[in-house]
Amino acid sequence: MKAKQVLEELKNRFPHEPEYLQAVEEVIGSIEEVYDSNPAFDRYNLLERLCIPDRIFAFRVSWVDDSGKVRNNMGYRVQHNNAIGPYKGGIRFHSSVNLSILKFLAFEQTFKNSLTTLAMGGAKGGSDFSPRGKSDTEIMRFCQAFIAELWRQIGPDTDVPAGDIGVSGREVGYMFGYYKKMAREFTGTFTGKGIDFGGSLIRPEATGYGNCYFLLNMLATRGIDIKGKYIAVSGSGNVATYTALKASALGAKIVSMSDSSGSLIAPEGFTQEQLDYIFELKTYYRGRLYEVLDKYPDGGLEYLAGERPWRHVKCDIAMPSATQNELDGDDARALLAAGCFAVSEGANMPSTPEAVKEFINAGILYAPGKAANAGGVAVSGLEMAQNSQKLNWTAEEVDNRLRGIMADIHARCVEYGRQPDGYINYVKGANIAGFMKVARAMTAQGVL
Ligand code: NDP
Ligand code: 2IT
Repeated sequence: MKAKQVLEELKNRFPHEPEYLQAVEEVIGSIEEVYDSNPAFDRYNLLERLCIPDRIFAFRVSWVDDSGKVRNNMGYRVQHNNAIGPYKGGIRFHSSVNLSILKFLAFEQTFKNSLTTLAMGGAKGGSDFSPRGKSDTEIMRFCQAFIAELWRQIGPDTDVPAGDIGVSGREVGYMFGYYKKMAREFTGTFTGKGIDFGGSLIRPEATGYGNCYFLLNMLATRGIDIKGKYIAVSGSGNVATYTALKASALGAKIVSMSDSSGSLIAPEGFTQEQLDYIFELKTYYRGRLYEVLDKYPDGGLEYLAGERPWRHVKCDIAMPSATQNELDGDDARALLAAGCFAVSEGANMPSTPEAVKEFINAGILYAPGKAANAGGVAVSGLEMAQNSQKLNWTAEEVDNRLRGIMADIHARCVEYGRQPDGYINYVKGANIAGFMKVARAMTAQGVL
């Protein structure tokens, strides 16, 4: 009852923020029952406070491009909730960035970070600056101008940014460097840093690896082996490439990758050499996926310009790892018709509400991003722990902890999401498990 009322009010107050309302609606739909049955929560109007960010910083970022022209972008940081730990979440540089998208991401991050069991609140930031086609010095100047505005609002126990779309180790390095200069301190204020200055081993791999570990846990509930399964992946950035490499190492066949220009399809699966080449091309040379065809003209590959993979592949499992709302109702129906029985989301909110409904109604294994992709921020949490201790853990130690955290997240989704008929609703499970910890902490801390 109360939940629907809160949603209606948010729709009236923020009518031009569709992604934010979409994320809120999904969570509210799942936690309504536990919220309504716990009067202590509503006494402090906790639900509305949990949906509205604590604060938002918005600023102009002016910088000079290589031709001497002055450019202006918008910069933002949404500090959503710090009930269980310092604000924590990535920074996105992409031309599409706006407040609706960052508010949805910061909201989701709050639940995701709670699920990791580590002490991290939720935040997200970014800019409508597009790194595509920019020189290295332009990227550096932009990052410095961005942090010149933001540095006072972040810190190791205040707010700890990291990467997201368009922000990799290179950008984190430039932002961390400028933060260090302005704040006159060397602390773990960013995660995803270079290994030589406080970064954690396995952080670059963590989101993709973590999604594969979550998938293994899901498959185990039905006694299914990943070996020999056909997996469709979208995207070809950080999350997608490490997902493909790990799933392939576990014995699966990767049948697609994509970028914003189109999809590369490998009906029989990419070879290891092809996957390694895609990783290098995208990670070190920032190339386009269609360039893979120049290298492998007879490699059994097909490139579909302007297309997403979902309607063009026969797969057992889908791992969308590019961006929000990249898999719609028709895509979901096409996947199901082709026999897909599991979807594990590397991206944040890649499936539209209609697609999610299709997956759950079909009774397939479906893991929402806030559970399946939590490995990235979990290893960020481990990077924060290492920085506080001024110690570096081995890759093996971090990877083992990551596996343990993903197994714990899975177990908590099962605990809160198992339906009377035995079906595990991972959406419900993740939302309730994530919500309960934050809600208890907010209740204990009073009205803030
Ligand atoms: P990258 O920038 O490394 O890669 C993004 C990939 O998605 C690229 O292939 C990009 O193609 C494609 N893409 C981006 N926007 C669009 C779009 N509008 N339409 C089609 N394709 C698009 O980002 P990440 O791999 O880090 O992030 C991917 C997803 O994973 C995001 O949803 C992010 O929020 C989420 N995520 C990331 C984590 C991390 O640790 N990095 C952790 C958890 C979730 P192109 O190059 O053509 O733009
Ligand atoms: O969406 C995400 O979880 C991230 N982009 C990673 C955030 C982080 O702080 O590591």
